[in-house]
Amino acid sequence: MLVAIAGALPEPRRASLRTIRDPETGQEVDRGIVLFFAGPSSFTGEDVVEILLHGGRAVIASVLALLGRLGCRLAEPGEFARRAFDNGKIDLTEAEGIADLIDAETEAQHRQAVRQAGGELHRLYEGWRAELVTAMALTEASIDFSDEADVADDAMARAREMVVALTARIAAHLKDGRRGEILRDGFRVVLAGPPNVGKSSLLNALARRDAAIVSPEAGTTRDVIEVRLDLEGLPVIVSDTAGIRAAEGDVEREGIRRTLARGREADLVLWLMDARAPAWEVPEEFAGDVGRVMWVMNKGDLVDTECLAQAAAPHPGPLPVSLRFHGERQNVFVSALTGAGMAELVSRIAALTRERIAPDDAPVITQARHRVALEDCARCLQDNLAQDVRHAELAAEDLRRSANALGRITGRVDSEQVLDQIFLRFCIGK
Ligand SMILES: Nc1nc2c(ncn2[C@@H]2O[C@H](COP(=O)(O)OP(=O)(O)OP(=O)(O)O)[C@@H](O)[C@H]2O)c(=O)[nH]1
Ligand SMILES: [Mg+2]
Repeated sequence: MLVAIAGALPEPRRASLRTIRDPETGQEVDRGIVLFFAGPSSFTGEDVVEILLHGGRAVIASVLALLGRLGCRLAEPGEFARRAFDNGKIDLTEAEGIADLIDAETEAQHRQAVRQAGGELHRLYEGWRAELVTAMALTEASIDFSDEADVADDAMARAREMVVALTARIAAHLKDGRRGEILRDGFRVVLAGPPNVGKSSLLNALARRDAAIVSPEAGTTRDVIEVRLDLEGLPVIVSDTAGIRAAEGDVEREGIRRTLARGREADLVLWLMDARAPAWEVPEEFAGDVGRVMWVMNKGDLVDTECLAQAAAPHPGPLPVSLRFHGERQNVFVSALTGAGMAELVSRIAALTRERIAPDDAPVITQARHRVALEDCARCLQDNLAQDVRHAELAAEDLRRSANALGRITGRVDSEQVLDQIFLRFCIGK
């Protein structure tokens, strides 16, 4: 195909300047660089040709038309990654890492995606799977040698030892505070509080644009408005919500229901108050877990410093340790109008985010799909350890199921549905 439009195939991995011609008319279409990657050491594992053209619309349209006449078609979204996966060049976690790399919006997300695309999770989960296969072989050996009690007992004991060690490692991996998933999806901050305290104004100040409508009327915001921010290199999703009060109509009631639902799922609730008359009381939906609440006093520009000091008087009732921030209370004064205190607020949110997704050298779970499979694997290992040693067949079956659970993460054990979901995330040409 390439030969027809650009002459002989260049040497693999060597850039070669070529004239692209219509093979029928001999007319020159463009001049560009042609690269040839010979399979199996190309990205997809197949022979791949790349043509670098001048990016003009007419040039691209002509070359695509030429290639179309020669029997080529455009790739589907994610087709290159899918072919690389089908040819065993990458596993599913690496494919997901590539998709995350393309979607990464912040430095921290970028770093995590690079590690995953580079095969960090592949090595971890395949390593564990290989250990399970060994434990399974030992368990099966104990069946084969059941008439030689010593050998059988020894094989079973070794298998058990491996399973105990692996169970502990998987449990530690699962107990990561959802660090990887929060980093990938964003740390969720919900702005909540009574009406008119300036929640929407604060959202706009954080986003540095007019994302939400602001008005002196109480009950302005009804729907949840979400803004994705990059705070000191960390992904943070801030949601503005309807002010909480005894609602005046169905629409407002629904808005408040949504506020409370968001607040329950949030990683951090910023409870906003008017500094002139702070309403400290948070709804019981958040009160159960006050470690997630930060009290923020807005409209600081409307009160004098004496009032500020008074307003800062300790919040009544016991103060849980989780509410302290570097030994201080989580109360912050801001003015969404003048911007005073905003830098302090941003740095506190960023510090809390960093605490939750503290970068660490250990690989972390990045997708709910992985967590489900790991939990399944851990359950099968528990079953294995609970088996009576006389039931070696059942113990081996538990290990087979646990190894399959890990295989589902890397795609070794695949389901078409999961594959479609993963590769559909890609854009055309990836
Ligand atoms: N002086 C002063 N006014 C503010 C400040 N923040 C907000 N406002 C004003 O307070 C009023 C209400 O602001 P909003 O941001 O709409 O308040 P809200 O909490 O989103 O209100 P609802 O959506 O109705 O719950 C508007 O008139 C704002 O201009 C501030 O820091 N200082
Ligand atoms: Mg509002």
